[in-house]
Amino acid sequence: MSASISRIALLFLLFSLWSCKQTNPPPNIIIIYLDDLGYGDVSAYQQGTLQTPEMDKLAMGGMRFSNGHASSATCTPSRYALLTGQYPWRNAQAKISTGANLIIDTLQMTLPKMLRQQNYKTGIVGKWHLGLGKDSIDYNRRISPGPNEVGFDYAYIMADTQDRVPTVYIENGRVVNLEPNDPLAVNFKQNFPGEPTGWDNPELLTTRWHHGHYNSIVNGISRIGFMKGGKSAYWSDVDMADHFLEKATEYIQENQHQPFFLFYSLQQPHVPRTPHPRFVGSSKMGPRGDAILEADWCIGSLYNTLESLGLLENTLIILSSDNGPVLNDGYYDDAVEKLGDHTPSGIFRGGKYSLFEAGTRVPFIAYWKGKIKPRTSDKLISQIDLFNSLASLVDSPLSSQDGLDLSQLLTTGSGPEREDIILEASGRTALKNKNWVLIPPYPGNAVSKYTEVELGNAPDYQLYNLAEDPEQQDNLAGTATDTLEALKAKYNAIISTLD
Ligand code: NG6
Ligand code: CA
Repeated sequence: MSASISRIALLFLLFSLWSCKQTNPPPNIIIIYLDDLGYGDVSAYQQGTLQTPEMDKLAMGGMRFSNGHASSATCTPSRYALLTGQYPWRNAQAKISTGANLIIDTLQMTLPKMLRQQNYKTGIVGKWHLGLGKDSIDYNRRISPGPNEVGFDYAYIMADTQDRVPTVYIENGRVVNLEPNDPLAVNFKQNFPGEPTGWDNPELLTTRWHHGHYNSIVNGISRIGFMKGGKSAYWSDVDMADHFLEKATEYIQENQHQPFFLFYSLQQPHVPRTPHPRFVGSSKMGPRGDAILEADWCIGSLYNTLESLGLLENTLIILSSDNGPVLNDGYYDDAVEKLGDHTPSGIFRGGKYSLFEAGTRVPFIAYWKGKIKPRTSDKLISQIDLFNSLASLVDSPLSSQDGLDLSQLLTTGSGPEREDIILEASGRTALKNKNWVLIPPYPGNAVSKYTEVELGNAPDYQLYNLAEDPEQQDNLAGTATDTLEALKAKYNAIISTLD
């Protein structure tokens, strides 16, 4: 009798394990990564005046982190940290990248490599900005190493940024639509003789440059860097959002019957802001606001694709931004003039390039229909934690040097949490520890001359208590001296682990 009961119990257990495996295949993972989107640019964060209904749908239907950080206040280092789980200040190359040299070592473990080991298909569509090739790039041959060599099965990218040459798409290492009889040449040091530039030929511009961005002209916009030839491959700026969306949608359709990872890396609202004509005027804030609404629409369209394919219940979507917001980042585009009451940084101080909070505190959302309940969390979490957290979610034994496994926090809002993090902005670092922020002394302008962002530089230590002073107006370094000394020691201990 008891033997047959235990046999039944064992069968039941095996059946439960089996059915659990059947009903819980590993989720698809999509990281939607915006470029320079601020904390206050998403209306679910209840800070600005823009309305972003599609991002709100993810924020209100999932986990909305109010204390989520990019690793850095600029693009390349944040992307490096996201894909490797390593602090970018450990890698001297992880600075804003232009042109040649892939920053991620091809031997290094990466998020897509880890997921590939777990039988995921891996793809990136959109901005790359982690360097390509080695030393120099011949755009007329297959460009390698690049995203394919660090773990992506499929890559449809722009190399750096929309404001840099070459203004072409690259699919799995090959420039798309390039004609062999019109080779593409790129140079970041000097112009090709006779080619027009924004500096010499302002009459050819439809968008005027404000600072930098006065080299080669494409589609009436002058860029960073010089380019010659390859004309059949040039992208259309106003169609870029639709183009990347189409590629991302195709990737999902093609891979829907197996676990897939998609890094959907949008170009908006980075400069030059070139919303499609159907979005022009939609925000009443000029191109920056219009580009955000365009990105919002793209995200809604991607969501609809997942819904119509029946994938929503089995797809974890993470949405975030690579760094904080900036208004004037090099072109006259009315971002400052038409801002109105909108607050891209929310209540926080600084923005892109800044060690103050708004440099790296960004929208951070985890959405998984039916799995993650709608909630908010004020727990500290960084994009640097995504490697370990996602590894844990897909049962990979791998972990990165600097990340934490916050998978529980990501999906339930409780569990282990992060106490401190090093923030990085253009090579400078600061410590955030619980509610405190310690910014060491740095030379240089307090306010960036052109972007007018407060950078966080000061001749002495700065210490802020975010619990009482989230706007970072009250420097307590002179009064909270015990805390100052304790945090200096913590900061030095972490920074001294630099390899
Ligand atoms: C800066 C550019 C800025 C932007 C940034 C990269 C100038 C004066 N400024 O050097 O416009 O392209 O690099 O932005 O050239 S990021 O979001 O990709 O890090
Ligand atoms: Ca950026």
